[in-house]
Amino acid sequence: MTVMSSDDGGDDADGDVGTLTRTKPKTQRPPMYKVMLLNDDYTPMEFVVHILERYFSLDHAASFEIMLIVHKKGLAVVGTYTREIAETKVAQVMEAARQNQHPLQCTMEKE
Ligand code: TYC
Repeated sequence: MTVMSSDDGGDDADGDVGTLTRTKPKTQRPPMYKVMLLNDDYTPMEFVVHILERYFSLDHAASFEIMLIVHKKGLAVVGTYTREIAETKVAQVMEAARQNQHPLQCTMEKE
């Protein structure tokens, strides 16, 4: 080994047993979590729309569309966040549902 210097990762004259040199720097991305709303038979549609507008920064039209997807399909992903943000969104939705005595459920799942 001639081109590598002592601590560049090569197994060379200095006797070290290095790891391969990383040519492409590893970009660090945190794990992401999908936040989902689940359908039920009792939560009013308007309440779900309000939740989507308030906690998921969606405009009224987008909120109404996603609410209808949940209503028809049973669930929908309403956003994707890092773990802490996703946990906060789930807690906010569950607390708002509890305060208003609606059975609305919000869950998260690692992508
Ligand atoms: N299915 C409810 C109804 O008919 C509406 C609803 C939509 C409930 C989405 C929950 O996540 C939900 N009133």
